[in-house]
Amino acid sequence: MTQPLLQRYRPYLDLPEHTQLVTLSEGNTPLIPLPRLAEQLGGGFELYVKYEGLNPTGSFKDRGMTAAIGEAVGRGAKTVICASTGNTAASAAAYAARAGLKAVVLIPQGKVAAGKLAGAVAYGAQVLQIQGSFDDALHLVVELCQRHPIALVNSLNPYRLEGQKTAAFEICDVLGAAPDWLCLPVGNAGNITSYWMGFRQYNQLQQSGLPRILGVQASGAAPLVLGHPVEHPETVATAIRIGRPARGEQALQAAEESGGRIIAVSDEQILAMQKTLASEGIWVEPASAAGLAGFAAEVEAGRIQPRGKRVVAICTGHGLKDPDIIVKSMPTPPQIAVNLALIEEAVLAPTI
Ligand code: AN7
Repeated sequence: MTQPLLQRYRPYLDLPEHTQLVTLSEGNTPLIPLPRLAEQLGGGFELYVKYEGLNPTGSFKDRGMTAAIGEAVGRGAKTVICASTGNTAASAAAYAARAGLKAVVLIPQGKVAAGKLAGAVAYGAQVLQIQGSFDDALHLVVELCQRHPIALVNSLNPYRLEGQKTAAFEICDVLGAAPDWLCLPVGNAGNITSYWMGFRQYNQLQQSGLPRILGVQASGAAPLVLGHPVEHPETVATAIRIGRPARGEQALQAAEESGGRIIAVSDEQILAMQKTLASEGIWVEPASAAGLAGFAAEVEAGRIQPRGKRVVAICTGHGLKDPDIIVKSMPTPPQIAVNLALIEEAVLAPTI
């Protein structure tokens, strides 16, 4: 069995003594090379996807949740709560179940992908749909936690960030150094903040170098690009449908300090990259394709010259979490009788 993340990286994580080990074997996700896509973008550089969809509940949130829930149970909490666009909810529900805690999740009504909602229910969380946005839900859970002894496990909780730093450590350990560019989607901005904390810390300890960070928002939910909150965020990438990122300032600082930036891409660009990744055998949910979509757009516009560089794109969640978009857009597969001749005809017919 591989060592749990929190044990492996414990000396580098600022967690209280009372933190317990609550693990589902999160982390240790692969870096998958994408030579064909690199070639399409001009070639001469190394491109990898870090496939965070392979975490136990299908997203990167598990890295932070093992820490936040372990801390909460260690200090005697009985209930944890979060607002979520879906993945945090499923992850909080799973780790709370593992630790024997009650989980409550607030989600924006009708805006959470089927696989995430089903996950939260399956793991036994109390699910409340809010007739508002993620930002409204986050506001409510913060208020609630000020009134009651309930542990908040959104990324406002500092232990979430500590756990999520481990992804940066893993990349440095596998590549032997930090990449030149790190690209990732940005929603509530906890993850970009964690990566920058992790890379800086490893660089101080091991001179592993620092990446430039390209944070990517959806153009209908791009407060950090616009420079002001978005009241009614809208995007096909529901995971990052967030108009008031809790860690927005830190995200901007991370991008700037690293020599990178935060940009926005359209829903069309996101879905096109989701398709491209699937054509490489990697099915991710729409939000997860945003980082790489942004990188491709920057390369195509000549704003990033990748030649000779090493680039890592973070794919934050699995495609199975959000099958709706694929199911809705696909033609219904033809129904055929149990008849060899008919099947033969269909199989041998030329495809487009
Ligand atoms: C697949 O689950 O905010 O910038 O409530 O699910 O750290 O918020 C999800 C965010 C990227 C953005 N990719 O990360 C939630 C939630 C996926 C995500 C993000 C999310 P942050």
